[in-house]
Amino acid sequence: MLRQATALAHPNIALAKYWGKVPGSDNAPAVPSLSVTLAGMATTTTVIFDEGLAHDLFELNGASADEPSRQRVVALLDEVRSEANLSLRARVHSRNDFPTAAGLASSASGFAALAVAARAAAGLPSDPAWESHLARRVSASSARSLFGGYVELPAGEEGQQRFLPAKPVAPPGALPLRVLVAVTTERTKETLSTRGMNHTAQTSPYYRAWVEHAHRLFARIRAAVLAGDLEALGVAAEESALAMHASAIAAAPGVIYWLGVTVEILATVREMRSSGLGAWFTIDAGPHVKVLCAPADEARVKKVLEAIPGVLRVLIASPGEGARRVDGALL
Ligand code: 2P0
Repeated sequence: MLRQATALAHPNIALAKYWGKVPGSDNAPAVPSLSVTLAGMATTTTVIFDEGLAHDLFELNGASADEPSRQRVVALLDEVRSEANLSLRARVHSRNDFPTAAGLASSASGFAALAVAARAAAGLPSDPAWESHLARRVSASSARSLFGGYVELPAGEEGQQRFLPAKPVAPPGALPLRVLVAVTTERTKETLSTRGMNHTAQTSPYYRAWVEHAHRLFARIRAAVLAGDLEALGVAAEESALAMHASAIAAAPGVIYWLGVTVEILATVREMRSSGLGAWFTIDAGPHVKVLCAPADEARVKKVLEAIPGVLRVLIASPGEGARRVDGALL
């Protein structure tokens, strides 16, 4: 007996950053975050429950994934099996249509697509909030990719969370936006987010200040999205990214995700603003820079970014839809 389903999800980029977990929790974030889901790039995932399998298999972009990645997939499948009262093991095939080195975490779109595909393959009805909760327990940022447009993930509380999903804040059209990703290196090896944030929490004297400040930044960013105010959003998003990185840089030893070209891009974005071109930056757990601007300024901002020595290429994304089932299967 085979039971299968396929789902698609987009990556998301945090405007209010998540960095740090509630100690002793089931991967609950210590701070609230707010992201925009990005159309134009996607992970497609097929889950096939198969009685012929002795254990779960996970193939990513056509090759067997490493064991730590497979274990995270198994953790999510175990939740779904227990909910559906199913004992079958599964084959999971996942493909990203964007390069791993693009600076967009494929774990966010990957676990969102997996949560939708696995529950559908197990015969469970669609429930985006529950799928978001399940995805969050494996990788917190993936909880936000269940929903389209602007999405928040609240901070958790001490102890095991009964239910902590992300939730939609505003649809994609609420604040017209372009996100330009300035790719700075083909290297993918850097301190993994989970390690980076746990190390920051354990050793950075600025971590407590980050957590306190992140709540205020989140409130400003949420209000800017609801008001459709790109400038207020951009200014606060820059503050969130810099405060997050400041806490990581102050860890012992410091977690430094930036390259020289990263700083060049930050300076150039600020020069664009001084010359009247609306552009704001954000940076995740890597050296690439994501630049926010209005749709009408996309071509001008792209040209300026491409001219910076060390910028390899510039990808463009817009607000998109949440994770969903699709026809067909990856086999
Ligand atoms: C974010 N990041 O809000 C932040 C900003 C990176 C920098 O969420 O440990 O892979 O699996 O819950 O979700 C990346 O962290 O971390 C991330 P885990 P995740 O997008």
